[in-house]
Amino acid sequence: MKPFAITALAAAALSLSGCGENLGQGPVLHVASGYIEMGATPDRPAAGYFTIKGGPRDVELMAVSSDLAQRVEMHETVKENGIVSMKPLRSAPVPAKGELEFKPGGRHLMIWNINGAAVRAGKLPMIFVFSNNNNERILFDLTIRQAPQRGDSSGAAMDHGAMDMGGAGKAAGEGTADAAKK
Ligand SMILES: [Cu+2]
Repeated sequence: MKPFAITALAAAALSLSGCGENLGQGPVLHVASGYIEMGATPDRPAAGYFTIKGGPRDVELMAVSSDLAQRVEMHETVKENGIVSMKPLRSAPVPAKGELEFKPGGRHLMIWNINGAAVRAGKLPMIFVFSNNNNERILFDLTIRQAPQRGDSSGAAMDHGAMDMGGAGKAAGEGTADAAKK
C-alpha cells in the first residue's frame, strides 16, 4: 500500500502545480471553469454553468453578476413528483477543499440580455461574490456557447419557458420575460 500512497501524493502535488498557484499551501477558493449556453432564441435567457473549488474553510457563494448583462440569477432545478421546476437560490455552499458545481439539470445561472459585444467576443466577464473576507469577489470569464440546435434532453431541461417557477415572488421578472415573448 505504501507505493500507492506515495504515487497518489505525487499526483496531488502535480495537479497543484498544474494550477500554477499556491504550491504547497493548501487549497485556495477559486473558479475552476465555466461556460454560458445562449438561449434557443435571442429573447430567452442564457444559462450559465461553472465549477468552484473550495478553499480552507466552508464559504457561501452569495451572488453572481456581470456588468455586461441586464440580470443574473442563481437557480436550482428541482424535480418533485415527476414535475421539473426551478427555484431561485439565495446562496450556494462551497465546502472546504470541496467543490460547488452548477451544471445542466441542477443549479444554474439564468442570464438576461447579454451585451452583444460580449456575445461576439465569446465570453462574459463575471463577478462571483462569496461570504468570506468581507464578501470576497472573484472575477472570471465564462465562455459563451451557442444553444444546441438539436432538441436533445439536456437542452430541453434548460428551456425555462416550459417550466413552472417555484418561489413566485422573486421569479416575477422571469414570468414577465416569458409573457413578453408570447
Ligand atoms: Cu433557471
